[in-house]
Parts: sequence; C-alpha cells; structure tokens
Amino acid sequence: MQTIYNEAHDKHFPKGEIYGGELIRPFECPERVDFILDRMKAVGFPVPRAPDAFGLGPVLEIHDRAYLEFLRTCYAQWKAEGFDGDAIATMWPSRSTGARIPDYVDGKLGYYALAAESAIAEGTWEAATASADIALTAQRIVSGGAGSAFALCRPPGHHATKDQFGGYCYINNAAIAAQAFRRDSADRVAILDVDFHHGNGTQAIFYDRPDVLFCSLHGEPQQAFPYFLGYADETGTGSGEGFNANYPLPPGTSFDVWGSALRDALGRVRDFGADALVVSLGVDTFEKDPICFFKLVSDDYLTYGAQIAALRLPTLFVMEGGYAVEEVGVNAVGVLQGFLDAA
Ligand code: Q9C
Ligand code: ZN
Repeated sequence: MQTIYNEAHDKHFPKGEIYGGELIRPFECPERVDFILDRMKAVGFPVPRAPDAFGLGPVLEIHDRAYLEFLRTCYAQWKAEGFDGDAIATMWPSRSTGARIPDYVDGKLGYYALAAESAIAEGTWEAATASADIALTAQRIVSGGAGSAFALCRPPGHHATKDQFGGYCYINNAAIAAQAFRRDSADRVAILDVDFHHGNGTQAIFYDRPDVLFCSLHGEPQQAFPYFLGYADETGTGSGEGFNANYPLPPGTSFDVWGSALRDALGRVRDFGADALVVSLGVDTFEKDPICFFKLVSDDYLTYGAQIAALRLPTLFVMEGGYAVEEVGVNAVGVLQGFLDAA
C-alpha cells in the first residue's frame, strides 16, 4: 500500500493547548507522524511518496473562501496586533448574541473557531494545505486503480466544518478526498469514521447529501468532545435523510461492543452500494490513549482492518487522531496490515 507523506506537517506545532485550565504541550504533536513512519519501515511498507500540489480548487469544493482566507492570514494579523503567543480564540458567537463576522482578528478567530484548544501558529496554514494535498494525492492513487492508499495527514481534519476549525483540525482532508472521488467517477462514496471523536465536520459537510454516506463510531456526545453533535438520531436532512449514521458508545467500550457497531456500519456501507470508501483513521480508541475512553487493544486494529477489507472497495485511509504517541504507529499501521492481509 502506497503512503503519501511529507515533512510540511512539522511547520504546525502550536506551543500550547488549553487543557484542564492550563496551557500544556499539545497532545496532537509532530512525533505522532514519526512513530507511524518508524512502524511502517519496521514492517516493510513501501517508502512514502511526497504529495503533488493541487492548489485550493479542490479545497474550495468543501470550505468557504472567506474561511480559508482567514486561516491563511490569521497568524500574520495576530502578530501585527502585537500579540506574543499563537492565535487562540477566547470568545464566540453564542445563543444570546448575533453572529456577524468581526473585522478585528481576535473577533474573527472566535467566529471561525469551534473550540479553544487548537491554536493557529506560524506554520499552520502551510501544514494544513499540505495535509489536504496528501489526502488528494492518495485519493488519486486509489481512483487510478491501486485498490488502497494511506494518506498520512497531519494536522487531522474531521472536526473542521466548511467554515470552522477546532479539535486539532483546520481543513477537512477526508471530506475533500470524498468529494474528489465523486468528481472522478464514483457515484456513491462512503466515509467510515473510526476516530474516537465524532467527525462533526464531515457529518455537517455531507448532512444534506444522498451521494455521500457518513458513518461514525465515537464516544457518546454527553461525555465526549465535540459534545454538541454525534447523537444517534442525527440521520441526515432533506435528500440526505438516511445517509448519516452515528454510533455513540459509552465510556469503557471495548472491542466486543465497538466491533458490533462496526459490523453494523459496514453493513450500511455495503447496502448503500458505495463505489469508494474513505476511512477517517483515528486510533485514539486505544486503551492507553490519554484523552479518550474506549478500550481497544493493539490486536483489535489488525482485526478491524481485515473487516474493512471484506467490503472489497477501493479504500483511502486518511489519518486523523491518536495520542498514545508511542503506540500510534503500531495501531495505525495495524489497521493497514490487517486490511492488506485480508485483501
Ligand atoms: N477533555 C482528533 O482526534 N480536546 N481531535 C478534548 C477532552 C479535543 C481530538 C478535550 C480533542 C480533539 C482529530
Ligand atoms: Zn479523535
């Protein structure tokens, strides 16, 4: 399986994440990628290839132009105002306010942020656009007949909506790739989101569309980020009704329960008649993940990789979360190995 990757992700490393009332070193850190690369090397995967540059065209099929312009220019504006740190939102439009877009950068940040833990740092735009190029390059390889590919994206993408960043995500790589499959000839595309967190951004982007099925297994929103979306009764709207499936699962969920939810989701993908599959691959479902509450063990990743392969679909894996850094490689590559062994 070909992996697409380059070093541009290193440019994105905010100095801090707001967590528990403190500014700590972000869980979503550059070494995550190193552990994945090391593991791929150790088990004999092909040497990763650098992405091609697609420009903003395919990104604009998913994201608002004004939002992208904000992401591109925010850090420079923030510095121009004399702020010393990275750009972090501290104020939002809320149920009791309006939601007009402010001119001042601090206000704009609040408008375009969906959470405060994710800063915009000096290299965020460069890394986020490179991450989208990685997804698009891998998508083109799958679309060209390769059967599967791995987009080693960082920063991740599934929390990003058409015009909001947060949850470590800025540009929705999986959504952009799914849309590229549609453009390339797939009539129906399924997105299977196995990250611990609900893929609120991806869900919102395709919520009214019958041509892209979104299925997500995640920590139940009463207990887990992103809190305000991911309930089982969110099933799509308009002509998209019936094409969104959420599997919220409680604290302590291990593979027996998680695996039966997966079987159900895979059944939906099959019934849908997908021509291509995008897997939002987060491995923060792991028992030792520091910010999540599922209890998967490393062997489970091999097992479910094989279950995904049984769909026999052209499959693009897009890296999302996973914060038990030393085991992120074993677990993420485990899914790919399980998939390949069964393919
Ligand atoms: N107390 C991804 O996995 N912080 N994003 C949660 C929990 C945000 C995760 C705080 C987690 C975002 C791509
Ligand atoms: Zn996650």
